[in-house]
Amino acid sequence: MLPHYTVYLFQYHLQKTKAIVTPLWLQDSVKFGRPLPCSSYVAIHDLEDETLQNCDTVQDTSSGSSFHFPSGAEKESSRQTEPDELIDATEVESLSYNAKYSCLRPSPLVCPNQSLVKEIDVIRRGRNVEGEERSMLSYSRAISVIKAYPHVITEHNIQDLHALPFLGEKILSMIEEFLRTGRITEAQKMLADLRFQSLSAFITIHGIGPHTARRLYDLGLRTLEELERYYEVKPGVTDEETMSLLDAEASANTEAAVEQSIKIGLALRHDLSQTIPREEVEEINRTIMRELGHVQKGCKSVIAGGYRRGKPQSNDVDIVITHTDWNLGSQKVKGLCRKLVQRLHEQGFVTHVMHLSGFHEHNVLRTHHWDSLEKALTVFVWRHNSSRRTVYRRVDLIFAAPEVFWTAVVGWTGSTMFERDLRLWAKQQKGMKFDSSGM
Ligand code: DCP
Ligand code: MG
Repeated sequence: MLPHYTVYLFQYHLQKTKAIVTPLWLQDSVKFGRPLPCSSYVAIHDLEDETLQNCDTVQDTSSGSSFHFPSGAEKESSRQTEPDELIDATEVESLSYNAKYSCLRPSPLVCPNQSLVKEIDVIRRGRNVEGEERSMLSYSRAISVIKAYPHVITEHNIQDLHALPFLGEKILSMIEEFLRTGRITEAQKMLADLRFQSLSAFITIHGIGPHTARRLYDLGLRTLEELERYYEVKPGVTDEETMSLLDAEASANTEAAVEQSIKIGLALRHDLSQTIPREEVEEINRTIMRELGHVQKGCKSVIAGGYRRGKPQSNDVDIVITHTDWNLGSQKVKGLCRKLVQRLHEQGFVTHVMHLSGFHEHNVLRTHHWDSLEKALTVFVWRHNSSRRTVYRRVDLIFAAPEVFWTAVVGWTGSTMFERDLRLWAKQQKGMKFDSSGM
């Protein structure tokens, strides 16, 4: 321990050389895109003179700081970004495309080798529908590494790939074939395979995973129209009373509930298979937050999932919600999921709840990672501004106490490989356990 007088000298030095301001200074400075004058933010009244004197120093040196104040234009382009989310440039620099963990690799939305990635992804999807999980994981890892590689792969630099993690001989020879012919034979065979086509179509239905898809195939079913007849579903018509899930949370994971979920997914498949543009995702979030305001004031949300990763189109909307009151927020979000879904149903926005969960339930559907957060996987319906038609959208609502809000946001942002490696990295390198519901 430092001797007492050393600590005192250190504090004295700090007081005389730094401006000591409240955290609000930081928040507001970020909002305005520049370090603000300190006069309204003096933290210690006795040190007001020193703080005001030293405030100039803050303004002079901030440009060299690693902290990034967004410009006006940047702020405009990222209206969903909050101060808490600002990226530390030194952390970005520490990312590297040949890192072992995908959460330490920069990963662009569209990479320089996108057509190669698409071809390998066919094989990955083939392993997925057949339940060959280890092999699927190998292809997922390989794809993730290639996505992060910053150069177009050619015969001149293919040797460099040997130094990258998770690219074994088999994948490397597939890449060579792709460079020579523009195709990978195994992927082309897969695409032409009727079983692959049926299973791939089946798993697009919410509630049908690879296992169920294979079971349905074994019953002789081949097309989605045949599934409709098997489940006695008419397109666009859903008689299923799934809102009763609100009263019977415990039954949410029974076989009957899973079957209901499949029926809804099938009946609404024409809408639910449409992707959702970013503007509509934002509009849905605003609508839901407006309704939430009637149930509980002071909540805030972040749109996670593919939207937060910058995808121009999403398959569903993932909204993570918390309360802004740091001290009482945890109590205020408790039970809120059910209340909000009830309200949305009454207002005609939610027609079905595929899944509603509280704490530590077993995830039979395995549609989402296992965390202890309150969540509802819903079917949202509305007539949005641009199309004059009523459309059904899948919307996931996730509730988190303030202290685990950011782990929830990170855990629900994805990608799946990022999440997997984040958990692995936390465990192997940091001795921590990461989960959407906390660290
Ligand atoms: N997630 C996960 N593990 C899973 C499923 C999901 O870690 N088995 C996390 C990462 C996902 C996020 O939750 O990115 C949201 O899941 P989605 O299924 O909604 O996937 P995305 O939002 O990434 O893509 P999209 O909705 O456009 O298909
Ligand atoms: Mg999503």
